[in-house]
Amino acid sequence: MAPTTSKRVRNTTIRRHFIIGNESHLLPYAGYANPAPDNHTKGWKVYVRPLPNGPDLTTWLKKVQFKLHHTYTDASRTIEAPGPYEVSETGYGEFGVEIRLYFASESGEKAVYREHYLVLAPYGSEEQKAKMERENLVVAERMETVEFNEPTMEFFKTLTSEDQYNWLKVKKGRGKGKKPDFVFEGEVEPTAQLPDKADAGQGGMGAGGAWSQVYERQVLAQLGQSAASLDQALDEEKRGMESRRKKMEELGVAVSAK
Ligand code: SLL
Repeated sequence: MAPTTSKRVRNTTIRRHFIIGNESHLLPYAGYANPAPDNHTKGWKVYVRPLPNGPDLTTWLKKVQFKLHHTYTDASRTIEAPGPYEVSETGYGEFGVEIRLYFASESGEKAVYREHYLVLAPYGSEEQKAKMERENLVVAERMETVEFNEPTMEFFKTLTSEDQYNWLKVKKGRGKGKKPDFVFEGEVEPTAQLPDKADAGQGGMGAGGAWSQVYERQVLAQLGQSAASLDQALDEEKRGMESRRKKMEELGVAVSAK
């Protein structure tokens, strides 16, 4: 008999949106080595995060491998569930971080590859740059989507389960009878900020021009899409959230903090 995992839910596609990005600060900065190693002027973090109000990533994303520039010792960093899926480092230069996403084993899906070009310097309009300098914070993020076509039965169950919203459920106030409330998690609102230019030439993308051109096309395509599709995805999450909230209110469920 075929194992259940090989059975697939026909004519069904489930999408998951998430954020890939980095933040960066001029050193010295709280949370980073002080004094920093020689020549290191920036402290940065590269990450894979859920959308605010989105389902928990760790239900489908079990492992993330970040491959840093070869100048780093142990350039390959692997973060297992439950994460957070992020790598924090100090350094001097920008480069493309190679990111491999590994899915839940019941999905039967192969790992997928993404790239994030680390942005360490303020970018955008003069006004935006000035703000980043003032706050000593550069954030470069984009929304990504993975599609699971005809997921296995088991994976389908995971992807449609209520549990993946538990991380959003926070009990407000104390005592019984309080209605559950939901809050935004995470410190950084998604901004879909993207570099003005792909800047592919300088960034350790390899010597070949082909690499750079491919990368540039990819970035340009994202520039056009990100803002609109992020809005749309946030809308979707908001609607889903409302209906979950209603359902829970109807049931009068008190949600325990997790
Ligand atoms: C550049 N192509 O020339 C880039 C290289 C190098 C990144 C960026 C420090 C590593 C370490 C670091 O920032 N490497 O010292 O461990 O700008």
